[in-house]
This record gives sequence, C-alpha cells and structure tokens, in this order.
Amino acid sequence: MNKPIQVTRSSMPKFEEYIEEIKDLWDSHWLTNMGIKHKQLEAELSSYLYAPNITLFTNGHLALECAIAAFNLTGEVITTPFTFASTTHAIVRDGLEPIFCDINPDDYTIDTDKLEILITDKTSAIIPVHVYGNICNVNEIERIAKKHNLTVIYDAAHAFGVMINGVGIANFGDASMFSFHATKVFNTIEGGAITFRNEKLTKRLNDLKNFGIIGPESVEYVGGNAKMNEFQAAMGICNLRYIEGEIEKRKAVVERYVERLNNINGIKLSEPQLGVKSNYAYFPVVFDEYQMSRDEVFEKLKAERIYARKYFYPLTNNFECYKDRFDVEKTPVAKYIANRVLTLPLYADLVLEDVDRICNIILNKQP
Ligand code: T4K
Repeated sequence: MNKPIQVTRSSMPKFEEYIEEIKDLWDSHWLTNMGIKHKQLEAELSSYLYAPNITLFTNGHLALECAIAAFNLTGEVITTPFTFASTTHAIVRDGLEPIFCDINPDDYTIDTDKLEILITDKTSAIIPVHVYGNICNVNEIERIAKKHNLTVIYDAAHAFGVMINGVGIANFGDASMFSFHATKVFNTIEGGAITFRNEKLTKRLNDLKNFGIIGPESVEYVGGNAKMNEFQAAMGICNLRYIEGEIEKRKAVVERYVERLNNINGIKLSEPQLGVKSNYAYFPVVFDEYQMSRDEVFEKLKAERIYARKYFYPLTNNFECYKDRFDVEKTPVAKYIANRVLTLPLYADLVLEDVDRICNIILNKQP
C-alpha cells in the first residue's frame, strides 16, 4: 500500500539546525515580544522580499486584520470570494462590508474590468488576492485606486518571494500581507507579515499587534495580541536559508505536472504569467468538460490515499456564516471555477514518481 500523499507538506530544516538556533533562548529566557530572533528575521525578510518596511505577526490572518485596522478604513471594501476564509473574515471582523468582484477565468485574480463599477461613495479600499501566487493586475489596480483615492491592501498570503519584472511583489499597493503558515512556501510554523509603503505606519502596526501599548503607562489604541514569538522566528531563520532550493524543487514538480497534463481536452492549467518569477505555491487544475468531473477526480485520488484539495470551494460569499448576505450569482466566473478546480499535491519533497502516479490516475492510464 502506498503512503498517503497530502496536498502539501511543511518544509523543515534539519532537527539539529533548529535546536542550534533556539539554544540561546535557554540562556536569555526571552521567548517573545519582539526579541532578537524576531528582529533578525524581520531584517532578513525585508531584504529577501525587497520590502523596506515590514513587520512580523503570529499569523497571516491577524496580520491582515491589523493592516485593515491600521488604515482606519470605513464602509465598503472591494475584494474577491475566490480565496481562503481569512480574506473575507478579516474585512468583516474589522467591521467593514465586503463587496465581491468577480475573478479572471485565466489567473483567478480580481477582474479589473469589473472593479470600477463596484466603487461607491462608501468604498474605502480594495483587498485583492494574489491567489495561488498568481499576480493581480497591479498596474490597473493602482490606476483605479489613485483615481478614486482608495487604499489597496494585497492578500499576498500565497505570493512569498514572487517578483514581477524584477520588482518584489511586496512593493505594490499600500500594504501586502504574507502568510508563513506551515502549509506555505516559506513557514515560521504559524506566522505572517505586513509590508507597507509608508514607513510612518511602522509604529501603528507594531502597537496594534501589542495591545496598543505605546509605553509602560500609556495605551493609545484598542490593539490585540498578534506578536510572532522567538521559536517561530527561529524556524523562519532556518527555513529562509533553504528557500531558493525549496522553490527550485517545487518548480521541478510543477514542470512534471505540466508535462503530463498539458494539452489534455477538458483539463485547464494556470498559464505562466509574463515577466513573473513564480514561487510555485499551488498547482490548480480546472476540470471543464473532462471525462471525469472535479469531484470524481477528487474521489478517485482519495481512494488511492492522495488528498488533493478543493481550494477554493465553496466561495467565501457562499459560506454558511454569510447565509442570505451575499449573492454568488454576482460572481459567476468565481462560481464556475470554484465548482471545477482542484489543487494537486505540491511540496518540495514530492518525488516525481508520485507526480506520475497522480497524473496516471487523473488520465486513467496504467503506470
Ligand atoms: N489569505 C489566504 C489567501 C490564505 O490562503 C490564507 C491561509 C490566509 C489568508 C491566512 O493566513 P494564515 O493565518 O493561515 O497564516 C490551510 C492553511 O491553514 C492556511 O494557512 C492556508 N491559507 C489555507 C489555504 O490552507 P487548511 O485548513 O486547508 O489546512 P490543513 O490543516 O488541512 O493542512 C493542509 C495540508 O497541509 C495537510 O493535509 C498536511 C499539510 N500540513 C498541514 C499542517 C497544519 C503540514 O504538512 N504541516 C502542518 O503543520 O488551511
């Protein structure tokens, strides 16, 4: 019996390397609250992401909530429903109304042709998602945002290390949120960051993640607790040493999938984006009038203990918790893709024999 294959598997450093990295915490007894490791990782990530302004968080979701809070947004925020729960929940939990824009059928990011019409006098921001690491139409979003004086915060949870025409993806919009969750290309166990354009926001973001405390006897904001601890930062320091190699290994997996699944009737793959250095975060496949439906492929793989995932189904505007609040029919392309997409297993150590086995099952081929 073959070993189960999950949709992803965390990259980890050698055990001894991590132990070495956390050793000095036993001397200092300093475990959290922006310690030495936290500062070191922040500096290293600033350089890796080409992001002059960055602040770390205990996870991507709270990072996004804090970023939204930092900009004092009001009213309506335009976003997409083809994303993880976090994007929409962060907007709602910050007391704002998400207005859902449809997505492109090719890269699944926000359809900028359908964006401007959704802007009202209540709109304060756009929160687009670089879904699967595919880059949104950043130039058009910037043009629209400037014209209507809107804040842009990217959900870049999937886009760690992605570059466009030599520019780090962190450099677009007013801010970007990165996730360093265990399932991501780069992980700090749980973790996240906000990169941002205006360096004056540093203090506000740092205060928001630490209860709004600005001094021993002074609390200026109703902040929360979203600090990254030293053990998370140590994991990040170790993992960052290997990031390029891990991305290269992911690339080899993706290339094998493409080689096997390209040009098959009814199977649609994400096209590489022009000028984009990818991080190979996810491998989404859309089954559109294929000999098997998405759900049949999912079940067939599952019977072989291969656990692909329906990222992102259901759409967030169709979640039970938002029942009767939004209309999925207003985002027909997102609905179409969500009903047909499957993300196949992808991680640095996935061996090519397993990729072949997965493809053989999908293609109904004997090994
Ligand atoms: N925005 C977007 C667009 C996002 O995709 C996410 C997170 C966020 C915001 C929020 O960022 P964070 O607050 O999470 O930093 C997973 C992740 O938990 C979540 O981080 C991620 N997106 C989402 C797309 O996927 P689940 O519920 O599917 O994860 P789970 O636990 O089923 O794990 C999937 C597979 O990963 C497992 O089958 C095996 C592997 N795995 C998992 C864990 C937890 C590991 O190898 N190691 C692990 O420790 O949500």
